[in-house]
Amino acid sequence: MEKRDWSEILEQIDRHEKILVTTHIHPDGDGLGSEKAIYILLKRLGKEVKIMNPDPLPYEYNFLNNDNIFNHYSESGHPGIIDEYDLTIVLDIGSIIRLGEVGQQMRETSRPIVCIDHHPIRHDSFDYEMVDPHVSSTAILLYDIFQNHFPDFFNLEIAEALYTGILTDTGSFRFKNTDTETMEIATELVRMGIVPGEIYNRIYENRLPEQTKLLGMVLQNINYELDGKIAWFKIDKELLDKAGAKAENIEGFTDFVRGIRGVEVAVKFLENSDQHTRINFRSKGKIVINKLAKQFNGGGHPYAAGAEIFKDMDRAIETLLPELKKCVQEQLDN
Ligand SMILES: [Mn+2]
Repeated sequence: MEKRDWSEILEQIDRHEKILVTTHIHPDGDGLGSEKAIYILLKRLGKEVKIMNPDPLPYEYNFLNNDNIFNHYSESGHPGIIDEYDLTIVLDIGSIIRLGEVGQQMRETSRPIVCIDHHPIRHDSFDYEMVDPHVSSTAILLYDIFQNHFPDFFNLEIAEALYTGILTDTGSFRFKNTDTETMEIATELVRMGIVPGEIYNRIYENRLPEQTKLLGMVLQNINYELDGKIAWFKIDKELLDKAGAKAENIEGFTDFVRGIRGVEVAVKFLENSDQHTRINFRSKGKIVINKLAKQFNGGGHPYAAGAEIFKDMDRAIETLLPELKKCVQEQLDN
């Protein structure tokens, strides 16, 4: 493995006693697993640590939370708390916009920020960065710290957290980012004692009935463009209510739709409010979609990205679809 220089970041950790850790809105296994790993490390180093996330912990990641380490930040619930910490470590975020309210507070307190990430499109620069877009997950970077600097601290609990990050960001080792380094590290984690089937079950064989009902409703209303190269669907408040589901219960829907024969890009539109629509892109691997996502206040990885449009859902769809078709067609022509 390539040698990464952690000296600046380790020096910052050394210098500060109260450290805040956070990850992006709609937290995923990579953000959460990486947070847990660094939390344990910082505790072992004798630091006062708090994980403060802009969104609640999705239920399928409860197994990472046996010590109740994940906090859902709100200004009223935690007044002034971000100000109390003298260093912040942000994990897997891509852009500070994706830190929601936590990011806003961080900007106001202007404490030094360490960023550990693997998103290729950068909107912001941070005081200290370890960003490697070539790794399949942020968890791989955390693995590097433990492997090279804290092998004595590297225990099964950390291995499980890191495996969670790798598993979820590679779509269970199916996505294009699954490379030899990913497999080698996964092997090493298995050697340390993690049980892949158990972690998989906790995360993926744990779907709620209402979530399944919602998926069924979504699958009945898929729209196709460009002879089926693009498939898109929308989820509004009404549909969520009908299924009895919540907006956080839609993990994996876009991946499922991408799995349709002939589809190159799947797109989900989610109504957040009558002036805000969230968009999620999944590509099979021919079409790069993060540049388009960037045009619409977003970003992400070449084949998995997100965006947002500050319009109601129908207007957002009208705005995005022509650009999306153009983007897909141009790349297919090349
Ligand atoms: Mn990630």
